[in-house]
Amino acid sequence: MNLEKTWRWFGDNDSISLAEIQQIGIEGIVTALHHIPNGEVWTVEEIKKTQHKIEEHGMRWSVVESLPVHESFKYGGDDRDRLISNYKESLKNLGKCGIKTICYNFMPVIDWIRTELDHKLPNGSEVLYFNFVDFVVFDLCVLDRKAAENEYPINIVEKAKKRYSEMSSQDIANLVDTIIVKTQGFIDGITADNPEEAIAIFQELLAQYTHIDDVQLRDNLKYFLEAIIPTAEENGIKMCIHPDDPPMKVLGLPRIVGSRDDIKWILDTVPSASNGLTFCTGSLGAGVHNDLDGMVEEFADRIYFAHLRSTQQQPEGDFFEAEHLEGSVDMYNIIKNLVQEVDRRDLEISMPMRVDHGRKILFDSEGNYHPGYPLLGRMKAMAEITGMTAAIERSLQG
Ligand code: DNO
Repeated sequence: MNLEKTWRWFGDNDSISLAEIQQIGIEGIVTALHHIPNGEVWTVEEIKKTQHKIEEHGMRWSVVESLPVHESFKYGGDDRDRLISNYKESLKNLGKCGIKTICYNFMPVIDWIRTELDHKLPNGSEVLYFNFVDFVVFDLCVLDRKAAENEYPINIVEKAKKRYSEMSSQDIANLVDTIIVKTQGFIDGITADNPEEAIAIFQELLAQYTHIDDVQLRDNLKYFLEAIIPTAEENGIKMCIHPDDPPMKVLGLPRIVGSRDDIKWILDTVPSASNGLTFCTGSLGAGVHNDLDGMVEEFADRIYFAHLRSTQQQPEGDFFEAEHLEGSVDMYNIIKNLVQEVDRRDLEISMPMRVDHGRKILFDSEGNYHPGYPLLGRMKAMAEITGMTAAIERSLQG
């Protein structure tokens, strides 16, 4: 198929093994060297250890997600040149091992954001949920960020204050745990012994961005890309920036990968084929301002990796993760465009695609999975996406 079936695997402590993933019919693995601290070089030896394990199970290491971008790149720290040279070294080493698709993001402090990890739907399945009022509770009342009061609609601020006054300390601890520990922890995030400590660490991280606005963050992204893209080019590597999730301003932080104009700026500023995009339909689709059909056409030739999932918008800015073929994303049209794009390229090369997230269904609630990454829900989604892709490819052949 034009889209390579890939699966996110979190390494040896992922409770889903490579042997199990192989049985699902997966062709490629998406993973990272999670044990190497952010900023250190990934050596050929370490890369090969993981690559070898994957290949022993008849798959290939298709995509790195992520080669983590140190905070210092984003706020422009004094040590960024040293860190950039480590980053380039890692890229060279990945290139030597034949791993050429690299996903990364440029979201300051916090990667993706959800307020509930097990939101029960009427049919009994559980989904990831973003509740806007809860998020404002976290920002305005828990973090106590004064400026937040003027950054959100007044009716939401009022609801948030009321909700906060009704919350128990356990409710607050759960919210903190969800937003800044559980969803971030497995990526490169905060590990703390208690909510107070997590909040304190988080506030320190936020403080690094007090004087950084979107313009400055863009400058820092440009600096990073201008430094690393030549190395990517020399090694045949495609860098694929991941959109902001959700694609809106949060916590007073600058965010610059949330819209068509943002992406156009990034791709035009460093106009190299190695400077590309992870087309994450769930992240972009959570923004009502985004026209995904227009974006997939406009940016097709710079998309090298796809995250396929959909979201369902609710009143007042809430959203939850919809079934993969439902919700606000026209999955048929997105897949069709990606398949056609691959046809325009080299017939030998397919585009890695992974279903992003999945609902918890059936026995998933008994498993110990990273938030958003259960086995059965993702398997079901993968089967649906694979079926749709196969049908589209067949119909395009006439
Ligand atoms: C969450 C993921 C993100 C993504 C990074 C890429 O489930 O989509 O954590 O991996 O933003 O750098």
